[in-house]
Amino acid sequence: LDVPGLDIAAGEEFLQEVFQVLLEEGVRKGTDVTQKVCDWKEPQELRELLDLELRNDGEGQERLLQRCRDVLRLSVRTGHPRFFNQLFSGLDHHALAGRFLTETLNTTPYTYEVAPVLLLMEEQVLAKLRELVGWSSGDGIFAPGGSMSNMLAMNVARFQRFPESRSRGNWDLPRLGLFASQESHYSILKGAALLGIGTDNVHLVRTDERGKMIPEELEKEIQRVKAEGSEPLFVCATSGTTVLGSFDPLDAIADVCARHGLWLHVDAAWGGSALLSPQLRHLLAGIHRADSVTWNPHKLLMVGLQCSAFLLRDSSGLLQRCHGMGATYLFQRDKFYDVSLDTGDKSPQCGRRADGLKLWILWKAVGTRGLARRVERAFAATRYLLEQVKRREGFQLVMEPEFLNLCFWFIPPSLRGQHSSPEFWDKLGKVAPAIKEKMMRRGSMMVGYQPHGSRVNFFRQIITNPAVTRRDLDFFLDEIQELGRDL
Ligand code: ABU
Repeated sequence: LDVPGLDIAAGEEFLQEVFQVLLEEGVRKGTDVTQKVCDWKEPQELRELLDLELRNDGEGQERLLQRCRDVLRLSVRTGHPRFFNQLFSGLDHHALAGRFLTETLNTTPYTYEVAPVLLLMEEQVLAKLRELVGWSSGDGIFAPGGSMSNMLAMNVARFQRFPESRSRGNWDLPRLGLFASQESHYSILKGAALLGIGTDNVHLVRTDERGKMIPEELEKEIQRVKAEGSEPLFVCATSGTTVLGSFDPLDAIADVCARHGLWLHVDAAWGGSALLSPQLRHLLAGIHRADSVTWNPHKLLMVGLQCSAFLLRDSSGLLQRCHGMGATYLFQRDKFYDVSLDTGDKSPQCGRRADGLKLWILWKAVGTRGLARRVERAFAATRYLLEQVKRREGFQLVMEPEFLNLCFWFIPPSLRGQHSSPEFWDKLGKVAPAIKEKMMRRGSMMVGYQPHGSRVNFFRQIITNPAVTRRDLDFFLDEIQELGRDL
């Protein structure tokens, strides 16, 4: 015990080398369009390549460095300009610096004493996001992903209506009713299960042909559920649905909620960033009337996973009263500083990642205008691709995109001219998975596909990365044409 049990000098030397590997293999190659997006391996081959077994003795630095290189080399390059698979993509260097800082600090923003800088940054970033929603006051907390933010909304809504449910649980509550559109995120169902409300009590409201909740159908569902003896509690409207990218009509939904005294939550995990753009914020008109909002800057703003803000209009301390337990070893009331800064008890978590720092750094680097330009560039790139899809033979739009979700089928030459027979749709449903397999084995790009209601598999193309150029978009369509030519 007389000397440290860690070789600090060797550790620093190792880190120096790791930083080089990170820069070369992770950042440079990870964003280099001439590299593959992925190096597909079958799971067993990958297990063997990685030599996963954990043994009694440790390994030397060289071997460990090689392992770090392998992690980067064999992983999917989500920062690559041809990775279009998810609602997140790209690599922002400033935000990555923020992630390095967060990891290096290794702390949790529950008390000012262990995370003074991070807590103040979180406070500032949340206030700025609320301002964009249209609230001059309010509350909020970062959560580990949009699903958790949505679940916090459900929990806070229940607590606000039934404060005693916190101690007594659900047993003497009426049967509650939750409402969300057919296109809403599955976390609403998950949340109902997790909170003991029950998935049967989530009522999925019909949507129009664009995937938007129909307010009149919401009204009818609420009436129906009331007539059955349940107590409607919570409505989740979606601003940017996962597959179609649809925006629910918030003002009309807010009117219904106001009429029935229901909590209105807006899941703007995907579409929230449109609020930054004067040109696009109309998509969320009425959001200021919500009681709570989920907004994931890790998606469109490229902050890095994860960064999900749960925002609340209430500024009476509802979040604290709902979740706070006042653990006396963390949240002592007799500290020497202003304990209102010890905000961690607002979260159902104890240890929590400081997800505000990377957004704060990014915001400082590019400013609100830079963030807006990023959103508008993604929109412009999607419009360009849309025009190309309309022009090219063999591509068929699922619907005109409202935002960034470009959904389309590719019809190979062998299927052209056979529209609308059941066999046609059956065969078309196999095209996207076949093309996806080929593109992943080739490593040339990645894009997601899914069936949707009665629609057979189609591609959902998402651009969030400002590094994407017209050349990448032309390549994207050429590649689909080539991979699908002989199907
Ligand atoms: N559930 C959030 C988004 C998943 C996706 O990237 O498509």
